[in-house]
Amino acid sequence: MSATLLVLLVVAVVVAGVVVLRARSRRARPVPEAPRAPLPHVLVTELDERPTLESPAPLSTRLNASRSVFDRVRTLASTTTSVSAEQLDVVEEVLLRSDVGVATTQHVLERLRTDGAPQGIVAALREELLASFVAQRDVTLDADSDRVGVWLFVGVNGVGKTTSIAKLAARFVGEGRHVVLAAGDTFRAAAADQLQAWAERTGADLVRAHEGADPGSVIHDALGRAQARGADLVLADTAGRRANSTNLLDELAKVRRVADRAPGQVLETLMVLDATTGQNALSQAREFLKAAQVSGIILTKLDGTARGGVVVAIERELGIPVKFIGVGEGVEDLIVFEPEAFVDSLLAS
Ligand SMILES: Nc1nc2c(ncn2[C@@H]2O[C@H](COP(=O)(O)OP(=O)(O)OP(=O)(O)O)[C@@H](O)[C@H]2O)c(=O)[nH]1
Ligand SMILES: [Mg+2]
Repeated sequence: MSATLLVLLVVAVVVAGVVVLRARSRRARPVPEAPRAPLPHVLVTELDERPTLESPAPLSTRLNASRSVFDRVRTLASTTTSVSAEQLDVVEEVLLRSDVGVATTQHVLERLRTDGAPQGIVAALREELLASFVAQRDVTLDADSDRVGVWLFVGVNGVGKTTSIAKLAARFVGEGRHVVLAAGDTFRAAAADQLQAWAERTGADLVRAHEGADPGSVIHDALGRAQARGADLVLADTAGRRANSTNLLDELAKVRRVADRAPGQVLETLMVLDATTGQNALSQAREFLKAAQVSGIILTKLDGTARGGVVVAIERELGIPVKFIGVGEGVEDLIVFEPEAFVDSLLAS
């Protein structure tokens, strides 16, 4: 190897060494720390008021599907002494589509034919629909002084019994009442689990038993617990299915007897109906009415149907008041039913 090559090799090694040393010294230089913000003294503060996550939408928005069925009626003449055949056809079609039922539809058409609509078709319709509702729809919350009040919830599976109980529990606990939930649907374990999850979320007490247990004994235990703890109200869930419907209705009658025996006092038996099933809800209701002494109806899922008029059919044909309506899946989505607000949210422009 020549001397020049050797010199070049030595120079290359020295240069490489310098580069590595520089890189190392650059890496080792201390990085100045960013100034830290001082820690707050209080990391968790207690809220004086519960935050409202969402303000409920107006009723007409919740009932949008049902309301849009009435769009065509809203465009009809505002005053007319005699209603034309075409206008009568529109009214008939709209009423039948909204599921107010044949009886109410015929009644309205008859009135429009004979009296006309001097204040307008919408005003005449409003008057007739409001006349279909029963007069009394108060709910009873207070039992006699030595008794424990019970609200029983009945209805076929999937109509919204458990969800409605949860919504009412949230409302009553929010008003300062002490509520006990009774998981009387022992047909499947998941039913009690579902109620338990709601009890935890709403702050209500819960009494449950194993799958297949006697529903009467769950109600009995719930009454004992409510009495021992000075609770205001027991909300009792029931099964929506059995091997056959006769069995189900027999069982309901039995549950009711237990719930109404001292210290229990049944204040309300609420039949839960699913509005999306329209007129079928009425035939279901008739079955239940034979077995249970129903004091009121909870009509659920009105947010998801164009058949909101079924409220009118239920009250006119069954004579039982709709006391609450379900307008969504959220815990705040059960509202006290008020006929005027309901009819106006369908008809008002
Ligand atoms: N959109 C809407 N959904 C609802 C309403 N009420 C109940 N639901 C839904 O309907 C479904 C059935 O409700 P549940 O409360 O479990 O019905 P259930 O009558 O207890 O049913 P079973 O326990 O099977 O007899 C659930 O997915 C609920 O979220 C309502 O007002 N609006
Ligand atoms: Mg249920």
